[in-house]
Formats: sequence, C-alpha cells, structure tokens
Amino acid sequence: MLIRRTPDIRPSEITPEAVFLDRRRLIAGLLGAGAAAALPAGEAPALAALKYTRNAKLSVTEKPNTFEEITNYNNFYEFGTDKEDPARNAHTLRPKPWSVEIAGEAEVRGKFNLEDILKPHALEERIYRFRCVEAWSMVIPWVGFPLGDMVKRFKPTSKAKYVEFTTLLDPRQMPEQRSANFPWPYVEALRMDEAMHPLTLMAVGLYGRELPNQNGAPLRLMAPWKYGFKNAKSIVRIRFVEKQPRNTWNVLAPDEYGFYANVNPKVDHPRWSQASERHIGDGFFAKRRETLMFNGYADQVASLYQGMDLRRYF
Ligand SMILES: Nc1nc2c(c(=O)[nH]1)N[C@H]1C(S)=C(S)[C@@H](COP(=O)(O)O)O[C@H]1N2
Ligand SMILES: [Mo]
Repeated sequence: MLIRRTPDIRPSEITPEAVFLDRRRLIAGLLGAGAAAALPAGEAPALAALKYTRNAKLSVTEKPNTFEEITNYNNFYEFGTDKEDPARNAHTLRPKPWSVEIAGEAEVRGKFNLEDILKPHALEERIYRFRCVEAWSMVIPWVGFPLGDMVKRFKPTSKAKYVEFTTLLDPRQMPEQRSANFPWPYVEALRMDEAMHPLTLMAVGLYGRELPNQNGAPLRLMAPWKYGFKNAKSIVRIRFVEKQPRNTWNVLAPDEYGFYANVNPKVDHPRWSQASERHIGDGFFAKRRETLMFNGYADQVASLYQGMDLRRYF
C-alpha cells in the first residue's frame, strides 16, 4: 500500500495497521461480549488507542514500515530466537497490571504502578530509524515520552553515572526463561548523559496504540542512534548506578557486543560488515541501504562521544 503523509494526518489513520486492528475489532464485535476468550490462542486483546501529539521535529521523513512488519519480525529472546517467535508466543505476557521499581542512587525510590509513572508525561509520536546489530533496519512510529523527563522526577544523586534497565523475569510469562543458556533477565544500560538526551524515548506504543507484547509491552527503551539490542523491552526495574553495568549481550559475547552499541558503519562486527543494511520491506533482492553514522542522528548525538575512540568503545 502506498503511504502518503501530510502534517495533519496521523499514519495510524491511513496505514495497513489501522485495517489490521479494525479487522480484529470487527471479529470481536461480531462474536459479541465474552468473545475474547474464544479467540484462537495467540490472539491478543485489542490494543488501546493512545492520546499523543506528533513530534515532527524529531521524526524522520522516510516511509515507516507497516504495522505487520514491525510486529512480526522481532528480537525478543524470552519468547524464542526466530524472528516470528515473539509474535507467535508473546501472548503469555501480561502487561497489565504492571509496576516498575526505581532503585539505586536516587532520592525517590520504590515500586510504582505503571499508571503513576506515566501520569505526568505527555505522549508524543516520533518516527525513528531503527537499526539492529544484525544489519537489518526499519522505520518505526513510536509513541512515548523523553526518558530524561522521567529520570528527573526520581532525583538521581551525584553518584548516579549510569541508568540500568531490567526486563521482567518470570518464566511463566516468558517461557524461554526456563532455558539456562541465557543469563536472564535481560539487562541494558545507558550512560547518564545518553539517558538525558532528548532523543532517548521511553516507548509505550507504536502506530498510535499501546505496544504489542512482542515489541516490549508495556514499557521499553528506544535510543535510535544505538543498535537495537540496547533497547530493553518489558522493563520492570530502573536502577541508578555509579559503575558501568554489564549488559546482557556484552556478558554473552564481549568481543562482539560492547557497552555503547552506537551504530557505526566504520566499525564492523567481528563476523559481518556494518557498512550497509537490509531494510525490512525493501524486498530480499533489493539493494542494501548504506548505514549512516549514529544511524543518521550524528548531528544530535556525536558530541556525546567527543574524544572517545569508537573502535575501543564500540
Ligand atoms: N528483553 C529483551 N529486550 C530486547 C531483546 C530481547 O531479546 N529481550 N532484543 C533486543 C534486540 S537485539 C532488538 S533488535 C530489539 C528488537 O525490537 P523490536 O522487536 O521491537 O523491533 O529489541 C531489543 N530488546
Ligand atoms: Mo538486535
């Protein structure tokens, strides 16, 4: 489908995703009250629409991937390692009710209901480039709010140099956590200045609706100049720490995945080039796209890494 966008039309009103969701609602409506329980296994309840404004200034103008692409080609190892596994298996995740623990070097700590965490924040839609370390990419219309606004509310102390994000640990909801070949739970972290950067988003939705489970419901990180693995999904704990935390992929393969994970076409992965990427939706035989420094966000973020050797701090 051709997607045409004008400043006053939301992508959620005209893209295939709206058709997809309407079809779901139509089915539920036809079946009547109580029908949700009778839907085939894996059919998630309809995702609520969110109230948000568009942030055109911080959005790219490229055509977003379809809702179908964004929600059926995922990395979420808690539900399996194939790209189709999360869409198939993440129905066991229960994103409501949800709470998030704020811990470590901050004046305000404790366990908070997600609603209380979200309440003060106005939601924005931001269309971001997304680049996985496996050299594929998408363009995704997220809905969320700046992580920095949230960090300020918890008043980090002067010792807080990093912010660590931990995914839910619950093998009943995340079946692959029963396997011992992965150091569960998934953990990621940002340096404090990265966390405070205006581009860094706490995402709660995409295409104008709540996050589907497979994309990290109900709360996930989105720092668009970094490789996808930085962006922890289904976050239950945010901890302020003095020392640089170990992050899951760095623990698993320190020679292949560093702490910074900045998209950099000049620093290859030991097993493949990062100079170009396969853009999902372009078709398998289409020409690969050139990878941009910091995923195209160099003007906004390069100053964070001034004077750092990006080969060493990859
Ligand atoms: N908890 C958790 N978070 C995760 C992952 C994961 O396996 N588990 N995979 C990461 C990787 S490698 C990528 S590319 C992105 C994928 O996000 P998406 O499926 O929403 O596109 O999530 C990241 N966050
Ligand atoms: Mo990834």
